[in-house]
Amino acid sequence: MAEDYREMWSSLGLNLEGHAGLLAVLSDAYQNIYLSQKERPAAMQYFDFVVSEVHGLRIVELLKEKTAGKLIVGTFCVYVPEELILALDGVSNGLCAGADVGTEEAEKFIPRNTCALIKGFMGFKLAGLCPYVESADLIIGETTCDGKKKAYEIFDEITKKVYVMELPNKKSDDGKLLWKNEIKRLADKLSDVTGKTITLDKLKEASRVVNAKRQALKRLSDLRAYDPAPISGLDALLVNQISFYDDPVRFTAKVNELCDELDERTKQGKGVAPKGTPRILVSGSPMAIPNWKLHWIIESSGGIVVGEEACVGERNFRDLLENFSTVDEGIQKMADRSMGINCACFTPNDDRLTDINSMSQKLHSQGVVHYALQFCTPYLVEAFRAKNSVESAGLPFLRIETDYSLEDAGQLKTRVEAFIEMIKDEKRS
Ligand code: BJ8
Repeated sequence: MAEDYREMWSSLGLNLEGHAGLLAVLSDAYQNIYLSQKERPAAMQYFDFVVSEVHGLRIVELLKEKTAGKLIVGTFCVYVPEELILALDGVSNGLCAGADVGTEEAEKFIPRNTCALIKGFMGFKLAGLCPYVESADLIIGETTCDGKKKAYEIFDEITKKVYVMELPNKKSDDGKLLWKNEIKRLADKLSDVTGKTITLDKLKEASRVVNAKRQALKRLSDLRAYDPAPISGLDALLVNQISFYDDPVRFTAKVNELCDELDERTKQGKGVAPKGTPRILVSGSPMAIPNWKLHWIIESSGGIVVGEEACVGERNFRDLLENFSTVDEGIQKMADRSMGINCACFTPNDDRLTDINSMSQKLHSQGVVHYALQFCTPYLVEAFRAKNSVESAGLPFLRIETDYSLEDAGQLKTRVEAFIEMIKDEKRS
């Protein structure tokens, strides 16, 4: 990091020594996993810079926005409508954590057999390592899986900032009505805190900004359908992870610049891996930054990841918020839009199975790797139906259950290599 941010981190109450250790580990991992890749698009330099300043310049920006009267809001789930936060003069940041940090501290509050994502966000806060939690004015949780909703109770005791939205379990008419009312309740809460009222113009402007970001991410996703793939799965994953942190307008411009470069690559038939490299769709639990483990294993085993049926991925950007002419209609469309997201926390969740197969087709994937974090019951259980559905559609399926540690990396690599060999054999026969 170019600047010395210690004074800022100290004023946020971070543990400076632990934080320096965390940044050193991350910088090494980034060097080994990202900067060692071949044929990276030049436009990835911006995203490298964002990662290098993720606890520095971006936090400076957030604190400036806060001083200018904006509300800094932390979120954990793609069901929480970003446009509503923006329309009420908020700035939205993802708080899910993708690294084993503060595990010992977290396990004083939550059971050991809790998924790594929950342990991660608790651990980052408890170890004094998360400037995003510290700079947030409000943290929005949601009743998705049991682990999250119970952890938010404790997280609120610790931070005194948590507000929880009630997400239904079923997409019935009653469930949809409940969710629309929850979005209205969130609008009231944000209005109370900011002292601002939502207007049609503000909601339209916010949806324009967020839709543009979604469209840029969708453009990136579509470009990954080419063979040879113009961008690695690792780099595309990184862009999707950064979409939860960066300034949305600047981020959208940078993703479009990246896509312009990838467009050129596809015209020239240039890729990051040879044409014919086995193409893998990853589906399952979200991969919060800096969780790059599975993509790294797949891409260092001879495959290329061409898409993510996940919340850090397609579920986050596929549908837009459009065509509303009153605030109430906008809120209704926001509710309808999020009810199109197919998270395993819902039952039934057949549409996710359809999504996996249609993404596989669109991206010409030759195999699906199902990723579930250990102790993530919704995705672990749903893997059974996903497997049947993918195999019925004629594609091979590999089920991975793991956490953030690298202890099982060797064993996972052996399984992934065998899976990729099998795809190659099928192509030869
Ligand atoms: S819409 S996937 S972002 S809830 S990994 S904490 S489910 S035990 S994160 Fe999620 Fe919203 Fe659904 Fe997406 Fe629980 Fe599983 Fe942990 Fe998870």
